[in-house]
Amino acid sequence: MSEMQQEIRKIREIISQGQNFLVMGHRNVDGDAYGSSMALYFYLKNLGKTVEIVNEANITPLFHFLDCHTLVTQSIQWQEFDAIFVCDCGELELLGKPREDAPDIFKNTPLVNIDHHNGNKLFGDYDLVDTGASSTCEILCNLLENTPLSNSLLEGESTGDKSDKILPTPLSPGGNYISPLSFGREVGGEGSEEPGGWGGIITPQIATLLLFGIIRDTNCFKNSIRPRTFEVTSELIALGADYEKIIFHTYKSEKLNYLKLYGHVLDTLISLKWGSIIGGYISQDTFKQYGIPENELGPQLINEILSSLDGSDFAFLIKETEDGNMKLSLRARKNTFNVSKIARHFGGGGHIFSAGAYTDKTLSEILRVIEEMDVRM
Ligand SMILES: [Mn+2]
Repeated sequence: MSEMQQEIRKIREIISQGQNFLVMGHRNVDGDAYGSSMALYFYLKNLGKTVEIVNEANITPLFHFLDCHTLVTQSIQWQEFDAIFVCDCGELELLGKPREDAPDIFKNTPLVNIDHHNGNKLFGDYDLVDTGASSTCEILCNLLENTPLSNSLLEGESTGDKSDKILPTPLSPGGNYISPLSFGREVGGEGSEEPGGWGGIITPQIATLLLFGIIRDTNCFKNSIRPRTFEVTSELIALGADYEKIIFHTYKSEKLNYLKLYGHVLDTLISLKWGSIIGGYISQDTFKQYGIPENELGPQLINEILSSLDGSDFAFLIKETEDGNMKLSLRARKNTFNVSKIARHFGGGGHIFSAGAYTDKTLSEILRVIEEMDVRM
């Protein structure tokens, strides 16, 4: 059994045996952190667990169409948990204030670290980290699938090898699709009230959340994909993930003032190193001029426009936040620049070709670092 499978087994045991859980994603939550933590939240709730989901700030309105943001609180309410699940987070510091306010809870509770970021600090007591995965949501599909494992846990066989049991494959809610991956739908059937067992159900809502994270982190399957990404995507859609809703709210509902703001950024393009690095800056004044709150500007501007320019391998977007700090997004074409080094310089993180940071440094200081730091691969 691979190390990853062993870790999955241990985490499933923790879920089976525990009752109270805390689920968190990184601050400035993105689609993958949100989709994965929310999906895990519902999965655990459906198992009859008590679950708290916490994130440092309000959830961006861009994610409100998923209709569950009101479940997220901004500080930890309870004192004791059987485990803490940290989703899509390379290091614990990125959990922000809720963790800083509750150091004892983090010291005394088993931590489950589920992530795909390069350079993950492996801070968990259990580390389910796969840097080859497209997203944390993709990894979660490995943890949550094959839930009929719980059959044997329910029968009291909590030890021994269960991996080679032949288990029935589930049927999707709307059709005759037979799942090749055994996502958990089968134990007791849908709506079963197995007391305290594993028996997880991937509802259409959970499937939608997982697919949302995959689509956001891959920019609709343009980056970081592998065969497994499409396997789980196929499975999620068969399980009722609302693909059209995700695509509509992510790519087909752009407002006119946003398009005008994009025009402004293109008009005032910043070009460094003779155009090999290009980017944009949006001040608070500009955000106000276009009637757009900073945290409602999605990734389209940098993903679709700035990083698609011919002749440039490295694109950046710097946004002034309401508190006067800077949010930095960096993108590079494959095998050109390692932009995560710049993000880390400013206390952020991410992937080699897609990274971000939140910093109190000035615009000119950020531009100086982007221009001078040698991150060419
Ligand atoms: Mn991610």
